[in-house]
Amino acid sequence: MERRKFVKRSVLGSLTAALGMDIVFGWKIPAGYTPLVFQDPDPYSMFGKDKQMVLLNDRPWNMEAQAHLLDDPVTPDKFMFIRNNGLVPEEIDVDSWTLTIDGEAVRQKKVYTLKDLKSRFPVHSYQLTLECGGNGRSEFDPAAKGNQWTVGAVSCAEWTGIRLGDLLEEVGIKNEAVYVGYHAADIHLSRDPSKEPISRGIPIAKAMQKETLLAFAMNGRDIPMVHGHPLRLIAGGWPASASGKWLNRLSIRDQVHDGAKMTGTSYRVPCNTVAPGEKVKDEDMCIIESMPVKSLITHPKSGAVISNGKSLKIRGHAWAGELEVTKMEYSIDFGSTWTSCTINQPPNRLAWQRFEANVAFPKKGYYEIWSRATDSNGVSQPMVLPGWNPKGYLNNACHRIAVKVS
Ligand SMILES: Nc1nc2c(c(=O)[nH]1)N[C@H]1C(S)=C(S)[C@@H](COP(=O)(O)O)O[C@H]1N2
Ligand SMILES: [Mo]
Repeated sequence: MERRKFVKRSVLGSLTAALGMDIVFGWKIPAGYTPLVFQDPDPYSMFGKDKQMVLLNDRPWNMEAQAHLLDDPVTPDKFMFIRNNGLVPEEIDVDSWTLTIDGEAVRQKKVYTLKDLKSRFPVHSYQLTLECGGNGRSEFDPAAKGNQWTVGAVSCAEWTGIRLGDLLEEVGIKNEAVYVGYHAADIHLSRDPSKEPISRGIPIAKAMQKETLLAFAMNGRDIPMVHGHPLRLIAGGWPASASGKWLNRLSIRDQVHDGAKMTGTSYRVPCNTVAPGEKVKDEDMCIIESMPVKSLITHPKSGAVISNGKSLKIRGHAWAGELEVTKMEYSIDFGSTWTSCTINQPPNRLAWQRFEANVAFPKKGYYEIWSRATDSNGVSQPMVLPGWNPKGYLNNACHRIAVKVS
């Protein structure tokens, strides 16, 4: 049989990766034939997501979790939100995948294969919180354009890879290096190959942190296709847009990286607070770096009904960008008084922290439980919507769930 009548091995590899299981007899698929599972545009089966995830957009694909789906200390793949700015790469050949390091401030341009990266440097695993800068956008008034995320564009998976700092040390960067910009293999919505859907980055200091990874595995397996297979930059605690998926090039820049969605108003907020709806000049917008302190009640699900006289165990996670959460409280009286929760140490820096409390209610009726985290600088979550900004970033208001005591 002639090989060329059948799908290429590289295509089969990416189909298998996308499906998350072996395609038995896959090598018998005729060239040009798309298996039914991929003809079906059902994003849940295509991306291996739980049916309770909420689809926000299909071009590009964007999907968020509900708070109660994020109850696991380490977020399983099926509950991890999806945020794409373009189209998922169609064909990925792991064997020929390379990462190029270039830019004005690199000592010499270098190209690594995946095998080089995995074998030349020590491998590390960390649990790292990734929250979309626009998580919570749906609450802003006047409304901000963009995906109307509620609370579910956040995850804390376990990422495995090599340290970006180790790689940069071997490559050698010049004194004038200030930023690392990423480039990736996803496709612009226009399908114009000269355009990138997104090309953001991080300052050198963030790149050098020991938790900043070039990851090739998530939750102990190859990174799922939609989350950046086969290589991803991971910068925990910063807006997740800094963590480039499908990574194939890093540019060591002698200026702040100016790739797609790095400039203008993208992932920036007014340097000084503005009135809701106010126009802000581009030069008065500052790049979002560490994400603000925030928490999420992941158990019970909002709307829980309990019987009078019983106490209710609540739990969730809290995180604070580059900082740690040092205090966690809840309120059942709309923020008038606050009671402490227990808060765990993070398993490693930049991972979210578990909190728990036993809540007692004075009598039958409708309640809301509000959760409030405080970071190691003493800054707490605002009770309601914080500083309005044109693009609707950084809504870290207290999380709230409804409870009925009957
Ligand atoms: N190459 C590439 N990397 C990307 C994106 C993208 O569209 N393309 N989206 C970014 C944004 S805005 C977010 S919030 C996270 C989402 O990561 P996830 O889909 O794995 O949850 O990936 C970031 N990295
Ligand atoms: Mo994002």
